[in-house]
Amino acid sequence: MQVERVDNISYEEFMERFYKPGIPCVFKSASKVWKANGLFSPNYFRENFGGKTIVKEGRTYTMKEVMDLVENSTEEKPAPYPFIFDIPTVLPEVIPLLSPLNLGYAKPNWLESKWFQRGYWGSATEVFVGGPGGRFPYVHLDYYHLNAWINQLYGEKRFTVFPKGQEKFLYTRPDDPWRSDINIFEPDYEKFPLYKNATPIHFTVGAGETLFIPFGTWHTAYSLGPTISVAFDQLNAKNFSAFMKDVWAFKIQEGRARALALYGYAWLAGQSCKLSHNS
Ligand SMILES: O=C(O)CCC(=O)C(=O)O
Ligand SMILES: [Fe+2]
Repeated sequence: MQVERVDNISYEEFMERFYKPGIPCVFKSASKVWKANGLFSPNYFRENFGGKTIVKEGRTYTMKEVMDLVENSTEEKPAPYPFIFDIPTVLPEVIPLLSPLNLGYAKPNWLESKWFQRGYWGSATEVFVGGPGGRFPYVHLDYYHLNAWINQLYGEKRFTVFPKGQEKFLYTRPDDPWRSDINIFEPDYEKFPLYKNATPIHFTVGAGETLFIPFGTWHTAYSLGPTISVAFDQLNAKNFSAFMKDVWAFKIQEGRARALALYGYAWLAGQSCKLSHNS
């Protein structure tokens, strides 16, 4: 199996061939509608936002330091990965460069409605920055069963996805069933023998390309060079019931009364979006 690359397909064709059956695909040029396409680079961020800061693993980094680190990163001595900048709170200046966020394909998206405020329900619009050798720390399902849209804007990343039904080979964690215990880059077959049956699909996503990861797809990523991506999430009628199950699973950790209140709120918000989006 391979992940198909598509170019200039219609919204209707995308919905029929990929969205409805829940099949990942790579768009070769969907993000050309964004001003950020062709503009984002380590120099662009250094020059425009060099003094902005983020905290990773208890350490504070400036944007300039992050860009220097990823440009000096090597496979042998990789920079930490990923550096994540939350766009609404840390980089709101770039929002106009990412319009329309949905690229004409990621719609409807109830996360864009006022009902589902960003952050609270696992949804995020973020800039990911990495360097050669940077590995996403684990194979996982995205929390809240949201669809993920990963827009590669600078450099190449190698992604791995697993065909549906293979979580039985992935040794998902009892305390965090969205996450696998296997280091797929150096699998320990003694400890995880069933992983031999898995058939990971590896592919590269380059600058200007967009990866659609439907909810329920196990995945991970590896940065091949200095890389900058913009990731956002999508929720609508198709993943709403899977989303609601996760809302319960996460919010119950904060107590039953709170879980009931938040579950009720999310359900009502979903009904409202369903009515106004007609889907
Ligand atoms: O490193 C990447 O681009 C993958 C990110 C990802 O899968 C996630 O944040 O859920
Ligand atoms: Fe993910």
